[in-house]
Amino acid sequence: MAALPSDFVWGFATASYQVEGAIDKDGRGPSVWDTFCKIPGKIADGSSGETACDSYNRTAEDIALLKSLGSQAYRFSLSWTRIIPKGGRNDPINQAGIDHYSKFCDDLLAAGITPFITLSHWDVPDELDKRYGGLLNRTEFPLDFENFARVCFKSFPQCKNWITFNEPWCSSILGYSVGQFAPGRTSNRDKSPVGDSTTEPWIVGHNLLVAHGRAVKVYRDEFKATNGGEIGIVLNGDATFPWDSSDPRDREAAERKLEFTIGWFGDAIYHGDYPASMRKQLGDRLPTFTPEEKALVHGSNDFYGMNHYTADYVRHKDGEPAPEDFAGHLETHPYNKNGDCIGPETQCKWLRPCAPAFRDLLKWLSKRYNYPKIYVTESGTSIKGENDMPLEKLLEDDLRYQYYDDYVKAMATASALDGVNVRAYFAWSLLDNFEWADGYETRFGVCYVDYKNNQKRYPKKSAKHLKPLFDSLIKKA
Ligand code: GCO
Repeated sequence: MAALPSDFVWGFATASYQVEGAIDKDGRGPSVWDTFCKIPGKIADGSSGETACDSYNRTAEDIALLKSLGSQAYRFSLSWTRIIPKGGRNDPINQAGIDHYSKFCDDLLAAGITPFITLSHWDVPDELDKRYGGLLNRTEFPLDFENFARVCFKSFPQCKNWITFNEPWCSSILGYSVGQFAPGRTSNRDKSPVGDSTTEPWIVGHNLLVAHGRAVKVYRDEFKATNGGEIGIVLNGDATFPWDSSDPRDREAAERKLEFTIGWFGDAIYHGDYPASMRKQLGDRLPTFTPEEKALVHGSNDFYGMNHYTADYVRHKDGEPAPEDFAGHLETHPYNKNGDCIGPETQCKWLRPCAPAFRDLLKWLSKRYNYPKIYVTESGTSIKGENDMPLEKLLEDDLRYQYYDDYVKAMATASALDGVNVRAYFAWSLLDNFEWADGYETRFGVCYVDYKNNQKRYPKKSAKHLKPLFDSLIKKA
C-alpha cells in the first residue's frame, strides 16, 4: 500500500551533546549539561557527553553511514557554545565552530542528504545561566537566542530546514520542576536545594516560546526570501487513553494531559494563548503574554515538529492539585482499569510501544491545529536489557524493528485515511548515544556504538529496515 506522498522525506536524528563529544575542541564553551553532569548522582552511570560517540571527529564516517542506510535527510543540532562560546549577543563568535558545521552541511548535501537543523537541543550556554539565570530571564534569553539564530541563518545559507528548540516541555519540567535534567532546579530538597517548582517551569516555558518567536521573526524578516526554507519548533507528547473509558473524569484527564504537554506550547503557537485548563489550575503562576509577545508567538510555525514515543492510560485525581503539580492533576499508568497493557516493556519506564496511539495523536493534533504540515522529528525505542546483550544478539533488535514497522505504517494510514498532512519522519536515533540522565545505560540507536573499542558503529537489523519500508509506502512521483 503506497500511502505516503511522493515528496515525503525520512531520515535519522541526533543531538549535539548526545553524540559529538570533543567538548574542549576548537574553542567550544561549556553548556549547562557539562556543568550538570558533574553534580554527583545526577547521571545514572556518572558519565557525561565528554566523549559520547565522538561524532565531532567522525563526520565523514557518520555521513557514509547515513548514506549506506538510504537516509534522505539528517536531523542534528548545533552546539550553541561551539558557535558563541559564552552564548550572548555581545560575546565573541568562534569561527572554528561555524567552519565545522558549514563543512558538515556541505558534506551532507554533497552526499544527497538534506540537513534539518535544530538550533538548540537543551545544551544552553552555561555562561548565560550564570550571568542572568539562563532560561528564567524573560528579556535577556530571548534576545540572546535571537542573536544566535541570526548568526546561524547567516552562516549556513545552504540549509533550509530550521528547528528553533527541541521539546521545551522537557527543558521546563525536567530542568526546573523535577530537577532531573540540566540545570537541575527543583524545590524537592532531597534532589537539589535550588529552585521553585511551583513557578519556574511555567516561566521557562514562556521564555522559550518567546525566544522561538523572536528567531522565527528574524528568519521571516531577514532570510526567508533568499533562503526559501521553513522554520518551526519541536514538541514532545505521549498519546493518552482514559484509565476507565466510561468515567468522564478520566476522559477529561486524558485530554488535560495532552493540554499540559502539547497544548501548553501548541495552543500558544496556533491559537495565541495557553489552554484554559492550564490557566484554571495554575492561575497567575502561568505567565500572561504581552501583546508584543503574542504577536511573536502566534502563527510562528511553518510546520509542526512532533517527537513521539509512547502512550499512557490516564486517571483523574480527586481533591486539589498540589502546587508543584505540572501534569494536570492526574496519574498515568501502563495498565487500564480492565488490566489491558499499553505495550511491551522497554529499557525506559516511560516507554511502551503502542503504534495505534500514534495514529490517534496525529489525528488529535491535526484537528486541534487545523491540519498543519507535520514533521515527525523523533520516534524510536529502547530495548530492555540491550546494554547487557552480546553483540550478535543486540544487532538482532527485533523489538525496535517491529516498532518502526508498526509506527511507520500507522503514520501512513493516518496520512492515507485521516487527512493527516505528515511529510517527514526521523528515527531516533542514528546512533546509540548519551541518553541524558540515563547516561550510556540506555540505547536508542539503530546503529550500535562500541564506545570502548574505537567507537565502531554497527547497523542493527532495524537500521536496514527503514529504507525498504519507506520505499514500499512512499508513492512514486
Ligand atoms: C528528545 C530527546 C532525545 C532523547 C530521546 C530518547 O528529544 O526526546 O531529545 O534526546 O534521547 O527522546 O529519550
